[in-house]
Amino acid sequence: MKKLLLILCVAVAHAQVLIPNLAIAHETLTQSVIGVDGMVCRGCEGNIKRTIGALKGVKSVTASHKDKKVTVDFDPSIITLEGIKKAIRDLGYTVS
Ligand SMILES: [Cu+2]
Repeated sequence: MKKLLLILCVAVAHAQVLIPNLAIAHETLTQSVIGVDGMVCRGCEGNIKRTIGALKGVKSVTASHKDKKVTVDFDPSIITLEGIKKAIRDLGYTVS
């Protein structure tokens, strides 16, 4: 029984070595609120959410045309805030 427990402990230790990025990726996530002009309806919100949400390194996006704000959770080691702003501009919206 002791031997089984030891094998289990070794297996868990190895799993942590193999997937260390899980914890690190979570810790480096950044949230930015971007002021965006030009959204006039829910279609605009969906447009931004779809396009920005598909960018590599972006974890989640919320958009509000009423508040003129886009909130993005992203990994800054994969994509920069400037890169996200540029993608919003490329869709035809104004980023403040
Ligand atoms: Cu619209």
